[in-house]
Amino acid sequence: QFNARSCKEVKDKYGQTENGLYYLTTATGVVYQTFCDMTTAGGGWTLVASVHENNIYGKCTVGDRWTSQQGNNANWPQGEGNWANRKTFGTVEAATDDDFKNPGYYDIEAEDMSVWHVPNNTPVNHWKLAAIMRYHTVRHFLHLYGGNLYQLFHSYPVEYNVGAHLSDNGPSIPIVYDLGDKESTKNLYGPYSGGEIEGGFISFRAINHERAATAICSGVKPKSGNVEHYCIGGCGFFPEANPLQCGDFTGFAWNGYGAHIGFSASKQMLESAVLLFYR
Ligand code: KO2
Ligand code: CA
Ligand code: CA
Repeated sequence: QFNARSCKEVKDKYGQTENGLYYLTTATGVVYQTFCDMTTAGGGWTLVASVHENNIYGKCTVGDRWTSQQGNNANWPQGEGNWANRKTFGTVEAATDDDFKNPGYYDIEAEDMSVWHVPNNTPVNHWKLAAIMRYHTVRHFLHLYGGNLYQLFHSYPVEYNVGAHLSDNGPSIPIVYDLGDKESTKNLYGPYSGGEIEGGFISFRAINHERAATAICSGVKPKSGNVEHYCIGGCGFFPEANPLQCGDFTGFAWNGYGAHIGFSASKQMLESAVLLFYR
């Protein structure tokens, strides 16, 4: 085994070039296993989390670790709070079968992010080929936000009623596509969503018309406030149509399951986990 804190270190210090599972060690000595993407754009990408929707009809019930597993509740404005705490859950091999969060999420000091949307229940060795969208950032934006999402979401809390749509949103960062493009990104979301997003970005802490905060808008930048149809994860309370917009994939099935009409995302999008990497 290697004494490395990130996949970048495994690659740079130990010359490993194979995609697959590696052990990493945190600053405090916690050892954990995760997936390293050693090939995309120079490699060295550490998988730190996945956002998985186990039941879009659940509405902030069991499995909604990136929002609330205890209902849609204005008295619990941050919900689970997992975007900004040190709780970990899941296992690397089940990162497309359930939510995943490892210590790298808060331990690694990174510069960029890479994101893969991988169909649910895909085995690790097929993730890259099976993905429906892959992209990464290049401008070292995490330097400005503390080096990882744990720090970024401390600056931009994922909390109900922290601010107003658009004016109080967190950053939108340009992306480079490894699979897909701006148009194919838009097509993964519903046609009405298409009217209020711009492809080619990853956005953080987007707020909706009713002051509910979501965590990540993958592949897009919101231009309006119905972010609950194209942004994932979020706070513990979504006022509109209570509780229909609460859950890890928020209101992705607003106009029917995988219907791809109105504000409903495509079935492909609804049934793919969102894998988050740092480098
Ligand atoms: C709809 O019919 C509706 O949904 C809107 C939501 C979408 O997030 O805010 C409004 O509630 C609107 O009143 C209406 O209910 O409009 C543009 C069409 C969608 O689903
Ligand atoms: Ca989940
Ligand atoms: Ca709305």
